Amino acid sequence: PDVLLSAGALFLPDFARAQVGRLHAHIQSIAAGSPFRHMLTPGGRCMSVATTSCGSFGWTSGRGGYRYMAFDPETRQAWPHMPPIFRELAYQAAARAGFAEFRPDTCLVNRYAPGARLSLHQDLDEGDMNAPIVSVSLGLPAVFLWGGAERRDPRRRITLCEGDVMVWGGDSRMNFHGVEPVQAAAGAGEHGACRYNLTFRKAR
Ligand code: MD5
Ligand code: FE
Repeated sequence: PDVLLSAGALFLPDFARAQVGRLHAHIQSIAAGSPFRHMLTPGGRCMSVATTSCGSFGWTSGRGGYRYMAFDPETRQAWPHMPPIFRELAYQAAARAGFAEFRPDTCLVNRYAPGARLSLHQDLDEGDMNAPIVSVSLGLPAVFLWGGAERRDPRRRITLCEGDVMVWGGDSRMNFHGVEPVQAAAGAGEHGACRYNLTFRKAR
């Protein structure tokens, strides 16, 4: 059952369940073209989350700040194409949350090994803030921290499991959020011992 967290924020537990095997296979293909890497924050710290991207643009971070680039600076090639099943999944999830015709131009792929975390932040690098962000969780579960418009606002803790989908749009699009350190799990699934998150965005 869908859970409306607030206007524009919809939690779709298990929405991608039937596709998880294919999604994992596509992540491996994407990583074969544009490998996962640990980016540096603008402050010069190495992120514990490893990232890559597919689509027309890819998210990058470094001393120069955060930006979306049309080429992977590591390979100096275009990012891998966005697989049609990625596009379709993002489109369907957004539509269910009331965002018609969502056409993401990038999918950021985050990989969380046990211990990796994402500190509280807002997503402000996208050119079209009217478009939602669709997030698909795969692999190990994680506790997602969902705050408000201000950093000091109280946070909800939401466990995200393989196949869960979130749509963030409208007033929720700019909320502070983060991911607690991912715990290693005994008997981690067939897809290895990491959490993956696909985040579909309209960068330009
Ligand atoms: C993750 N990634 O689980 C999350 C999923 C990132 C990031 O936060 O920046 O790569 S996206 C969660 C998100 C996006 C936009 C708004 C909100 C949450 N929110 O209002 O809470 O790897
Ligand atoms: Fe974020």
